[in-house]
Amino acid sequence: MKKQNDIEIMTLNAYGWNMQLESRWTEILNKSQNSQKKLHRGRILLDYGQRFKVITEHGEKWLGRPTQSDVQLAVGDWVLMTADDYQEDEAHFESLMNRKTKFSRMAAGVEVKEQIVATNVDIVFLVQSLNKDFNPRRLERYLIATWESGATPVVVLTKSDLCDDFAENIQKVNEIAVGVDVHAISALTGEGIAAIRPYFKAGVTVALLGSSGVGKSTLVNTLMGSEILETQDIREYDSKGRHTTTHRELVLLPEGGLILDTPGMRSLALWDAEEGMSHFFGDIEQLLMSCRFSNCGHRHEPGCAIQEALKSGQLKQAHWESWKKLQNEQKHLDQKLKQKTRAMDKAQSHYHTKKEHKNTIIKRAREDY
Ligand SMILES: Nc1nc2c(ncn2[C@@H]2O[C@H](COP(=O)(O)OP(=O)(O)OP(=O)(O)O)[C@@H](O)[C@H]2O)c(=O)[nH]1
Ligand SMILES: [Mg+2]
Ligand SMILES: [Zn+2]
Repeated sequence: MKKQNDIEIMTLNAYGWNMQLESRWTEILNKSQNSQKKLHRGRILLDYGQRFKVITEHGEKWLGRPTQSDVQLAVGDWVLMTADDYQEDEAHFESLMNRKTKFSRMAAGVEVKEQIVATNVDIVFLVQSLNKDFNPRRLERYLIATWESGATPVVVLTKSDLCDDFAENIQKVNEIAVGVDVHAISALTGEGIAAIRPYFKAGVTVALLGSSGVGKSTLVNTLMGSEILETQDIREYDSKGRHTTTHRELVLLPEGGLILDTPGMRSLALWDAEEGMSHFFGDIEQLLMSCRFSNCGHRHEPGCAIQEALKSGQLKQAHWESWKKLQNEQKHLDQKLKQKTRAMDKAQSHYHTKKEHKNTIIKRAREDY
């Protein structure tokens, strides 16, 4: 028979606990030896707004939203908590463990704020349905945000039973998402489901992101083999979903692996996405360095590498248009964050590098939570 302690560690391992977290945990425990507080570790499974459900080695606990203004928790986070008593369901937030990955977007609303969608995700399934939802431009945003997060994107096209010929869609995805796995699946016929099962391995977290009604919760139910999540038919008049899922929830699959269901997103406004942009637009960044004039406007200037590449067909017009649009959005975001910082702190800033300046601005913006 296994010892109680082994069983507890196995629970954490199933939820993604790993060697790095273990060594950090040991360090923390050594440092806190003299403290009266007993620390518990756990992973956030469910976000109910003001409260989170957390899995610990002693079962599930409830955690209130932290009072610290600079901490924004999200589903997927590993947190350290204290509890008044071992048997207590309520836990108190102590600190956040380092995040392996973090998927963010710009929060909805007037204020410029980061919203953390999910953390410690290994693979993001970018879910679009093959009926009317399929949208290559939207896919680009999701790809950039995923690369920025540090997770690996996989494109999952659902409802293949509703589409007679999806080879063209797959082709379009392949052109945009070079080197990214693409799958067409149907929860109805089971097509393609076997091909996506191998992504789910013990301790691996897969997040589902996409618009409402594309079949994210249906996919969770299919992989679970039971109807654990609510699903709802899409609206007849415009094929849009009804925003059935309202909370982010991490589910442990019976054969191992974790799947994170999320509410359908209306839009995905990028947050700081410098690295994701470079990953996606590396070809354009190279060309920009080859223009004859450093202040080239890329319109009619002589020696413009962009115009030459567009003419020769090396650079696709749509790719260039996407870059301009997203680049403008990023500039706009930067400006707004700068204005915000200025308003928050009138004192002269002494930042030496652009990156450091930007990080400070972003850090300040995060302090609003
Ligand atoms: N024909 C067909 N219908 C599907 C498939 N997958 C899901 N659906 C249907 O699509 C509708 C929406 O599915 P949901 O799983 O609720 O969609 P969702 O992405 O979770 O939507 P939100 O929770 O609103 O974000 C339901 O009526 C499902 O039965 C599929 O592969 N084929
Ligand atoms: Mg859903
Ligand atoms: Zn140019």
